[in-house]
Amino acid sequence: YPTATLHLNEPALFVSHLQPRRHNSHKGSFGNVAVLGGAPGMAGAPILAGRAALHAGAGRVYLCFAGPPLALDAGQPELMCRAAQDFDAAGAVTVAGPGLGTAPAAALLLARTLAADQPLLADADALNLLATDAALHAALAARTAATILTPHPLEAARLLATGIGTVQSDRIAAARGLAQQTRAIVVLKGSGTVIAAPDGRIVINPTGNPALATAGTGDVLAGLTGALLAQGWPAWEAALAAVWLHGIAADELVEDGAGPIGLAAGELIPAIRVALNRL
Ligand code: NPW
Ligand code: AMP
Ligand code: MG
Repeated sequence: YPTATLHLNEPALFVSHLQPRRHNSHKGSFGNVAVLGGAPGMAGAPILAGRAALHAGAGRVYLCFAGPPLALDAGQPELMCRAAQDFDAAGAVTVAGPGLGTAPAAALLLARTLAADQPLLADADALNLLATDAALHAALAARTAATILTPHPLEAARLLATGIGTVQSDRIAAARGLAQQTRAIVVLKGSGTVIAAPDGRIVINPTGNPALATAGTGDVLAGLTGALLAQGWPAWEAALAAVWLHGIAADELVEDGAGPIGLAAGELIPAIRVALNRL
């Protein structure tokens, strides 16, 4: 990966990290994912992320609600639901942000998560909090554990204290700048997702289509990426694989007539599972 060249995302860049499942493996072999989100009115976002993590192979998935916790996800009772303040980040990959809200209590939960020496994916409102709170931003840059940020163009603009037009007019520069500033892997979402590392590496993703332009698809990507981290993938390859799989799942659904009009984010999840098992 010479930093001066651009690469197109393809399975050859990440497939070597897919581990065959040993006969004597158990749920503890595939890691724990904790989704930190779910402010009042936004329970759907962590549910989508958690369901995606489960179907992408995480051993155990916890939904940690910033608002009043649901007793369970009736459509997916495998998910373990609790109040976020009762969750200890130790031993889990945290997917922070889906529907988290930006209240002071959410900022405290995020501060605790940033301080834990565990892999972290920050999306959605976790990014919005990072954009407005200098102490959180400093805690992010000080992390040594794997960290992935998955902003859409507006979230990236907030983090860079610029406008969406500036981000979109040079998406590579925006992703690279944000990766250098935060020392995290950055996934700048949108048509032609750009994946950037702090060392300057850039990969452009060719999969995906406008069927993905609907509520909740970003939450699915966050949970999928968290599940790969929990299964031991290095952060860079987890980001590449997740973005590629998320896009190919949408492409195959469109091929089958489930889009581009009217695809729902949750429908991506079984298609992602098929694409992952086929890698
Ligand atoms: P526009 O419309 O062009 O002016 P926000 P959010 C822009 C949760 N969710 N290219 C676009 O601006 C999330 O997890 C909950 C260009 C758009 O209107 C968050 O916690 C769900 N522009 C919270 O809601 C399902 C782009 O950004 C604006 C762009 C808020 O997240 C939905 C929206 O950004 C949702 O996931 C692109 N590719 N992509 C649930 N079921 O509970 C985005 N924009 O204001 O940060 O709001 O992304 O909806
Ligand atoms: P979010 O805005 O967080 O819900 O994330 C939206 C997801 O859908 C991201 O993975 C985007 O890259 C993807 N997406 C949205 N619109 C498009 C598009 N027109 N083409 C390809 N991917 C898209
Ligand atoms: Mg989002």
